[in-house]
Amino acid sequence: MTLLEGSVGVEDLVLLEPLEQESLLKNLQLRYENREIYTYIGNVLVSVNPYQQLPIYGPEFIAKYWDYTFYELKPHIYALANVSYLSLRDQDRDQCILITGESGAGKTEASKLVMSYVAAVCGKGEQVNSVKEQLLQSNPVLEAFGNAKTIRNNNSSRFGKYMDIEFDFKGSPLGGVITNYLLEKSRVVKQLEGERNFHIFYQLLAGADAQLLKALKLEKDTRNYAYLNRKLSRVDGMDDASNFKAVQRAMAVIGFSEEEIRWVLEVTALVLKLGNVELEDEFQANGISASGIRDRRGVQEIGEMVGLKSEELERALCSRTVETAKEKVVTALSVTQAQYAQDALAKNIYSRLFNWIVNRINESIKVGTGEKKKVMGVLDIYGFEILEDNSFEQFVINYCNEKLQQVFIEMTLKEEQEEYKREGIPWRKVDYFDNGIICNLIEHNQQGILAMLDEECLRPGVVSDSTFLAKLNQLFSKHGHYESKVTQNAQRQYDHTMGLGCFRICHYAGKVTYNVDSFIDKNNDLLFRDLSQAMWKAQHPLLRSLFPEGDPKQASLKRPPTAGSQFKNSVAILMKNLYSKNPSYIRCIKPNEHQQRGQFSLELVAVQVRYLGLLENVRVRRAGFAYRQQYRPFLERYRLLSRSTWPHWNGGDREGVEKVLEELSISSEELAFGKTKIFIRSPRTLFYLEEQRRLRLQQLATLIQKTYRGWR
Ligand code: AD9
Ligand code: MG
Repeated sequence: MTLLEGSVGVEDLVLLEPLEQESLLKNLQLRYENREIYTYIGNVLVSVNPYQQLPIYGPEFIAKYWDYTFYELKPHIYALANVSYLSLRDQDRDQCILITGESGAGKTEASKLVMSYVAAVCGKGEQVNSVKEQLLQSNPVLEAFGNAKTIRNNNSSRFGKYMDIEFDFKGSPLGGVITNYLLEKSRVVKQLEGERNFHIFYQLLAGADAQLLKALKLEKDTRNYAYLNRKLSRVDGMDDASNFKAVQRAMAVIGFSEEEIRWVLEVTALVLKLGNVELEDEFQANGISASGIRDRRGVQEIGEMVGLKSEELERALCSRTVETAKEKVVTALSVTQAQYAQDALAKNIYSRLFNWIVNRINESIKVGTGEKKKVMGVLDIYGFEILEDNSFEQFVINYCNEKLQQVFIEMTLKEEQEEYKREGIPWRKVDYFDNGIICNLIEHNQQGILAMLDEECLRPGVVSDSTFLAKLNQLFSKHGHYESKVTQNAQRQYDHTMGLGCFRICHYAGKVTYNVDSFIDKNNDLLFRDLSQAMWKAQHPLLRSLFPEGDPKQASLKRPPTAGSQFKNSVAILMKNLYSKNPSYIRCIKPNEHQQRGQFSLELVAVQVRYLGLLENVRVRRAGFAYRQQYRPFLERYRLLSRSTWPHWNGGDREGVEKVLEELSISSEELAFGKTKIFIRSPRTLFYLEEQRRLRLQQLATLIQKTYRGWR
């Protein structure tokens, strides 16, 4: 039991008085300065990144949170994980834990803390421990291949992740399924200043011994690789060499065979070597310049490593075959085109390798279909992004956040409203912004922005990013959440911050201007067939399997789905999955831009509080009842507080609860009696009950001691 107020602010923002953006921020700041990083909004957990190792984790704390209920101890991520796990185990309700926040806010760390808590409390035994180990070890592997140092976070996840952990009827883990979303593959070939490529490249070069480096035909020095940021090879506090060992161990624990681990490293090395292939102008007899390879040693080494004739690779990189029904025409590519093909190939190999790794992990941790399972999903996905220059990637990421906000609204508010209805308690309507209209603007099957983009990508004739924009401008000229230079001019609004090639969406979290440059290209996401065919011809079993469409027997003229529609589909599957579960929310906040402990920037946090809709969240919670519990468990917990119900009570559960609350003189304003549950308006009352219970237990213990002594 902890103090509600005082030097560390309120533990539940529902208790804030007055409730305003400013007081909310000040409360978070006060708590942060006192190293209290967790605060509740009812059952939602707000977490502010401490950027330091606080002594509040580990077995001792896990045991403590396991022994107490939600409001008995300080707010903590373990308390949330505990409620979620117990609801899964004891009430048979599938769970999902949604972790959101911007880059560097602490989502991935939060997801690992949840996983480690659940792993520590769920089930025992050799078999169970080995499942737990496999699930936990998936983290270092996915982080090596999917995380990178960025300006905002030294260990930034460059993909979205949803993991279902599956349990048997007793609540012991059986296995799981991981789904990954949209790896940022452009990073493979290019990084911003101050950023790195994916960790695995540096880990491999730093951690591989001489023999492995020789086998992979690699050199230790990162500066020798065109695809690695030459200015930045090390990250403070990160030991690439020992992480490499940890990744290899983790892969073995998960169940990758030695051969599979070697394949993965070979394909990783292949990407580095491919980046070093230098293309140059070669003069051709007919007077047209075409590309060629400057030094053939690189392609020869690649060829030897993956069992591919170097001429095949060279041809695929430097020319393009166009097939019509009657003939095949081979055209030479210019240097720029060939470099584009080279980068496209590297990005494709790497992102397909990443997908393969996720699938391979899933193969190891999958649970037989016959077994009845309970599920806890953990979602660690990119937060809302507003960068200086926003492109296709930000567009789909923000779309995903818009959908998550919708889930939040629908599940928290509507569920709340419905529960009141079910329980026969009057509901005071709370106004909230329904962002369905923005989701629709983006995802509508015929008339949404994504559908328009697909239409433009598939349309024959000359299509470009600007024809796409023109279409949007025409279609959405009157839409309240869409703006562009053209629509603004028509309405005589002159906004100099927006360029001609841009459109703007008024998201729930704020306005974002997107530059349409390369939307078509990124959505198409096409790889020249010559390249996939060349990869498929390689003897290397893994590389070859990554390019099934390169098999001439498989080759159909059917176009693969666009990047946008694939993303939309996977988001739809995710939403369906989340809607079927009981949600818990962790809202992560980044306190400063410098990854520094102890610094709390009110301005920066204010923006995030708005994106996360925290104030609205508190308003809704306050409008209703902060706490509810079924009569029976409530009575069991508190009946020792009333002479009528302690030590014996033969009446009904609800009557018992009435007796307890009556005897404690709890104001009727504070309470509502539903059909199956008691509702308590403010956590303050609950804290009071808990305090009374604690005192009573002490009293009883003393009594027992005295009696015992008397006997002696
Ligand atoms: V990104 O969108 O993947 O770029 P995340 O996942 O939100 O981002 P992450 O969990 O990686 O952020 O946290 C960033 C860094 O903050 C970590 O590497 C830790 O150094 C630090 N961090 C985050 N949470 C905690 C914590 N509970 N305790 C200590 C933390 N340090
Ligand atoms: Mg992360």
